[in-house]
Amino acid sequence: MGILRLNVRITLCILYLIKVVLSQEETVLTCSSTPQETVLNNLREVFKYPESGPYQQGGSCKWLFSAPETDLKIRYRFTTLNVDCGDVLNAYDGDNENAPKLFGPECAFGGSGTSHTTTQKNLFVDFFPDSTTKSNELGFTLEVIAAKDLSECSETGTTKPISLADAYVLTSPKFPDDYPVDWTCTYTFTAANGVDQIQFDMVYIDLEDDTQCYDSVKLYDGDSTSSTVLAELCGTSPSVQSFTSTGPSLTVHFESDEQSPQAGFYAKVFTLGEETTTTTTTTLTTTTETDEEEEVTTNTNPEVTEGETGCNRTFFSFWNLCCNLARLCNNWWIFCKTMTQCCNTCGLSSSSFSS
Ligand SMILES: [Ca+2]
Ligand SMILES: [Ca+2]
Repeated sequence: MGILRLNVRITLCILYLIKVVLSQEETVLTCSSTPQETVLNNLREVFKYPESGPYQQGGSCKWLFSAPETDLKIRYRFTTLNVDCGDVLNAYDGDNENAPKLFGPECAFGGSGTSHTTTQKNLFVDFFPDSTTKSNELGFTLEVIAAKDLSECSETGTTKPISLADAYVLTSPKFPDDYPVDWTCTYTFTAANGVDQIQFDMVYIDLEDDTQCYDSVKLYDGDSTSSTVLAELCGTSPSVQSFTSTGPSLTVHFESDEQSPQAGFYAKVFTLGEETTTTTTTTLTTTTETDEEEEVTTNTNPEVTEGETGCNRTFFSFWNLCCNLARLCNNWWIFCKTMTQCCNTCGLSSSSFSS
């Protein structure tokens, strides 16, 4: 029974890891005159058309991208463009081609498009290749993020202390619209529940100048801007950038100068490890290999040692490996929450989990 359950969980773990690893890559779009709808998650996603070039001659391709919630907007950018000027590529602020146009017709070879934001939850894109083709008509990649302003930062600036228990999403002011000029926002995160470290994942960044950092996000390894600088971030990045504090506090300082605002940033902040000071008893529902639901009484008391409820070292070494792998991914903590539940289910503390 226990071995079967372990096998089910290992299988789920592997499937999940495959899914999150794949989700880091570009999603290939196909061409159809009937609009193909994609509901976005609220992390950065990258789409590509076609899978390999050159793209088809003639016809029409239509795509609709929708945010998962009605109060989100979509920031998008054609990060590569290899589209001939006879071929028409447009983007619209709405769910069809009758909505106001945001972009296009645009053509370029080897360049990128400018960044735009919708005023509502939908982005419609259409593409009309002409009847002639060239070998360098390779199409485009489109980067999108569905988001809203979670900065809680006012015009007079903000110095905000945050006790961090669950994952926290932080954005630049006005995100996903351009941030304002001459603003500063400072946040000091302090881990709740006695955990050791704080991780900052910069999921999306678009701040003026990647060499001079005219606008920037600075991370300080402690509870104020007097602490050691962990990183200074600006410009853009094609992938998630992760930073970890050495202690239980992390200070984040955003600053824009008097000109050239851009899209800003979207980051996730969360604690590493589990709480070690709480002793509680909760009830979890887990799914067994026979799809039955069973009630399991859990105990997060760190005094409880492994094996008391039938788990063994192999089981926990495996989860530890999974968790470390999952940390490479955007949404690893969702996965690790599952790990934590599993750990709690077997009555193990974080110390025995990670040892
Ligand atoms: Ca063409
Ligand atoms: Ca600026």
